[in-house]
Amino acid sequence: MVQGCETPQIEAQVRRAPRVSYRMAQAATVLDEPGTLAVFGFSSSAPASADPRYLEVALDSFDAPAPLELWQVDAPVECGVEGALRWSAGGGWLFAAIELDELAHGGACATAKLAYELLHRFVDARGAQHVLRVWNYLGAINEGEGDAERYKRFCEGRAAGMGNFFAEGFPAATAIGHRDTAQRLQVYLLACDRSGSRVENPRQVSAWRYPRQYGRTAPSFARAMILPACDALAISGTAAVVGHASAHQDDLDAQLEETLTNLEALLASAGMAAGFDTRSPLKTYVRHAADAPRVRAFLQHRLPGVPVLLLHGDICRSELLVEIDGWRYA
Ligand code: 3EB
Repeated sequence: MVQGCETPQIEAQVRRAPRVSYRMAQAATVLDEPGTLAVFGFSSSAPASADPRYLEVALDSFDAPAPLELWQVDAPVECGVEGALRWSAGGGWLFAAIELDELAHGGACATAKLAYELLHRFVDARGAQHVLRVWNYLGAINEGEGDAERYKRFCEGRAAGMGNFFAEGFPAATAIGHRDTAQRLQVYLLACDRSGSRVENPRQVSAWRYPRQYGRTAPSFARAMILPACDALAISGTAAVVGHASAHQDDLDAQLEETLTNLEALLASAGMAAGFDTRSPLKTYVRHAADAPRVRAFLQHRLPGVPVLLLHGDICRSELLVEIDGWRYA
């Protein structure tokens, strides 16, 4: 039983978690299926679609051709575009995505601030929405020294732009660096008209309490989020962080082991049974392309049958080689 979910959900309006899956398919085909809330393409060669529910993420997949990531709900879906923002909604769920060019908006900090202001305004206008999960992808994430590192500037802008957006607590999140040459900031989120329950990892200092050495503004995210019907856990980007420190510098296998230990700690903390299964897709971000085959072999061995999407991405601390986020269904 998931923590906080001891009583069965008997109200009429249970918001069953979106089904997240990876599938080899054409974007147009899956967009035509009923209940498709969002579709993500992951390589620069991804087939484009003008549908507001389709987002081409600025990360390359190590699989060619790459599968699509699908979010599907049990209800009709409407969608639209508002300036730089695209959205879809159905069955109480809301997807919103924004893409901004940092060159046009004054760099990593100012652009993150604007992205969060625009998302905040849009989600507020829809009324009674709880942001459960956010993904952030920005270029050259480790460029710059000390407090000027772009990830730290992003964290400052994110905190400034969110205002009271997350007054009830931070959403689960991922922040990863892409290798796209343009300064594209992509932020997308999943919200619901029911609230979720935040989960922290007892092995890790909560990110918003990280000490000063990690920047002027601590990162604003929860380690995981139990979805409203207690039927799934949305897991934030998880890496080899123990306490607040990065563990196992330069040791890929040890970082992977530590990451799996952290993922299991999150499941335990959420009151869920241990282990991942064929319904629990994980995205794995790998810093060095040369490490991808080893990461794939490790995960096939340790998490047999688990759908894994292997992406080329930079982790927000330069010493971290790998990070995993994803979903675990109850
Ligand atoms: C960490 O544990 C690794 O800034 O939104 C993981 C997930 C990380 C989300 C974010 C950062 C973020 O601190 C980095």
